Amino acid sequence: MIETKDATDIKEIDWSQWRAEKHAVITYIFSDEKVLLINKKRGLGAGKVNAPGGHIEMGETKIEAAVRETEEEVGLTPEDLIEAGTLYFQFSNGLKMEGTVFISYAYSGEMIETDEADPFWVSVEDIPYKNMWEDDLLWLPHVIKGKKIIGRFIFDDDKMLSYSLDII
Ligand code: 8DG
Repeated sequence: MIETKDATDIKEIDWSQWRAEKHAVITYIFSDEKVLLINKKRGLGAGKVNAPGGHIEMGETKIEAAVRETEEEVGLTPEDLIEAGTLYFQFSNGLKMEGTVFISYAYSGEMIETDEADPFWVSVEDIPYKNMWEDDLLWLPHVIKGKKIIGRFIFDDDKMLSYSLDII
């Protein structure tokens, strides 16, 4: 059950009944204490810094989607992907999205800028959280330390209204 009067009143959700309608993946490649991030040029979160990712297509596994989206957006092929957690997003416009977070410590290929993404490597100490989705600061540091996470977030556009986070 979603308690709502208007868009910004959505604060409480019965997550046990909640089902995502869209499924996405996000992939963080680490190398030499650095992580590969992108300036996202279009789609949901355009203008923000994120990691390569996007929606899972019909017939694809999550890992296949993570590899494909990373190749499409930045030209690199992540290898030996490890599932690091799941993010559940309820947006006030009704969108229900699930994002699976992957990490990788090996890759092949040459990094390129594409229509979707301008990629860059950054030291994990200098991750520009203030230019990223608000929730990333809550869970990405734990993922970097090797923890698994499950996060549930309610957003009004790109403003986070409430969250819960399990760190495993
Ligand atoms: P596609 O339509 O070609 O499949 O891909 P896309 O254009 O990149 O899809 P999109 O709708 O723009 O995908 C949104 C991406 O952003 C997806 O990888 C999930 C990711 N994402 C959110 N919210 C958050 C968030 O709060 N934090 C992080 N790190 N990623 C997020 O949608």
